[in-house]
This record gives sequence, structure tokens and C-alpha cells, in this order.
Amino acid sequence: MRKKIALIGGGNIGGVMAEQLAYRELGDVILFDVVEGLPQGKALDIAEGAPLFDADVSVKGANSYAEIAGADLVIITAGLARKPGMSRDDLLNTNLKIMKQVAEGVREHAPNALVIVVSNPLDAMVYTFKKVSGFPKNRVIGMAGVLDSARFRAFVAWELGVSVQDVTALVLGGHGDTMVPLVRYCTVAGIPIEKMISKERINAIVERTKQAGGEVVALLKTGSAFVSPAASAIEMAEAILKDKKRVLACCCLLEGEYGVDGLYVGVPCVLGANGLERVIEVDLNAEERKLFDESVEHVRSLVKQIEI
Ligand code: A3D
Repeated sequence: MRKKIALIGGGNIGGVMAEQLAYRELGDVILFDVVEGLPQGKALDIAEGAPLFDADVSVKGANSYAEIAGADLVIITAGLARKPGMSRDDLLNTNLKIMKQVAEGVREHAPNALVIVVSNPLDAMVYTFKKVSGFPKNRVIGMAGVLDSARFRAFVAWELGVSVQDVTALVLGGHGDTMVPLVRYCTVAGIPIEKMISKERINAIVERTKQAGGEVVALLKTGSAFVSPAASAIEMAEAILKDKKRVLACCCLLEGEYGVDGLYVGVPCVLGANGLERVIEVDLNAEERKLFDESVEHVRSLVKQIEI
């Protein structure tokens, strides 16, 4: 039997995810949104294109949570996206209300689902979902590090004129200006980039990675990046649906790891059929540790504003 994937939020990211999940036959898709007609229209369009991709899956739109019943995986993008001049943190109050509603809907109608949260400010939203739903930590994971790491990989590949396939990168911490791209752990076919790129250029790449979301927002003007975020969430979804045990940077609830307790922060982890299967603790030098701690403190200050 095919897996059932519910997408909560049928906007830009939700639409691209529905298309990709369906055409890659990763499962049957329910696209849920509060706007009437929007998810149904997108779903119908995608379903009618399925023959062109030889994809035998069902894609349906919904405005009722009852339709997500029995979902194996839920991916949440409900909420406002940034406009130029806004930080992710500016979305907190609005998206907090939305996330509470979503968590209640998912808890009631898909109580056994694994959940990937994408809505911003990410670290605070995934924390909110976990608190309201009461789901165990292995079933509530946030997407940010996969995207931030992909951006870092792209910039390194462009700099060196090499395949993106050969670049691995790791970005830890909160999903915001304080994120921590780990230069020491970025390699090209196993070769540390510090041996291939000047310090000055590496610093520029790190800065661009941190501001990459804002760079797209400034160009689009009407919203934020949606193709690469959709692909990043799907990379996590595929790891879970196919029990691949992928090692990816995800936003996980830390309970002692990295010296952090009770906060969602981006760290490398193993993703498989049980969702978050293991957090991997990498060794950080003094400078990396300082940046990571600063990022954690930023997440903590945001979470303090949340009343549940
Ligand atoms: P957008 O195209 O505006 O879609 C959001 C959708 O959410 C809209 O269709 C709304 O109708 C819908 N919505 C609003 N309220 C509710 C509700 N209560 N229940 C269900 N649906 C609702 O935005 P988008 O798809 O571009 O982005 C979605 C979210 O992802 C935003 O919060 C972005 O900031 C965030 N985002 C995160 C990343 C990360 O890397 C973490 C990257 C890019 C965007």
C-alpha cells in the first residue's frame, strides 16, 4: 500500500512539494489549506499531469482535517512567508496562532504521523508543534539545515567549478542570521575546502549562506524561496519513507546533546522510518562552539516569547 502524505499549507512550498512527491511516486498526497479551492485546484492540476510522469498516485486537495486521517507523514508549511525587510522572527506572532491550530488538527486526525515542520521562524514553530501535539520527539522534526547546507554546497561548487554532487556541507544552529555553517566540515570529495579556497572567499561564502534566504526574498519581493525549501523537505521525507538512515542536518529536540536541554536546534542526525533515530554530536572547536552557543541563545530568546 502506498504511503499517505499530508501537506498542511497549499501555498508556494506546499504546491511544489505536492508536485514532486506525486511525480516521484513517493506516496498519495493530500494538500490541505484554509483557502477554499486553492488546494483542490493545485491538486487537480498535478493529478492531471501524472500520466506524463507515469506516476500512479492520488493527489487531492482539502479544507477539512478529516481528509488527513491515516497520514503516515505530515509536512507543515502553513503560515505567512517573509516579504522584503522582514526577518523570520517577525512572523512569530502570526504563525504561532496558525501552528497551534495545525498542531491540534494533526493531533486529532493523524495521531500516528511523523511530522516535518517548515513554517518560520522554524525553531520556534517546531517547538510549538511539539508542545501542542504532545507527539514524541522522534516524530517531530524541523527542516532548515538541509536547505542551509544545500545553499552552502551550491556556493562552494560555483566557486570551484565542481559538481554540487561532490560537495558536502553542514550548517548547524538556529535557522536565522545566527546559523553556523561549519567550514571545517565542508569538503569536496573528502578534501577540506580550506585547502582549496582562500580564507577571504570562504568568509564571503559563509556570509552569503547566512543571508541566502533574504537574497531570494529581496529579488522575489512577494514571498520567499520555495523550490529549494520544497526539495529540502522532500529529501527528509524520502529518508523517512524509504527508511534510508540518511545523515542530515535537521532541527531536533535536544535533551542534553550539545549541552542543550529542551530546545529545538539544528544538528546532524540520522533520519529513517522512525523519524529522528539519533542525534550525531560532532566535535566543535572554541570558535564554532561560541557561534553555536550564540545561535542557541537566540533560539532560546524566541521560544521564551511563546505562550502555550
Ligand atoms: P505561502 O505561499 O504564503 O503559503 C502558506 C500557505 O499557508 C498559504 O496558502 C495559506 O493559505 C496557508 N495557511 C495560512 N493559515 C493556515 C492555516 N491556519 N492552516 C493551513 N494553512 C494555512 O508561503 P510559502 O509556502 O512560501 O512558505 C510557507 C512557510 O515556510 C512560511 O512560514 C515561510 O517563512 C517558511 N519557509 C521556511 C523555510 C525554511 O527553510 C525553514 C524556507 C522557506 C520558507
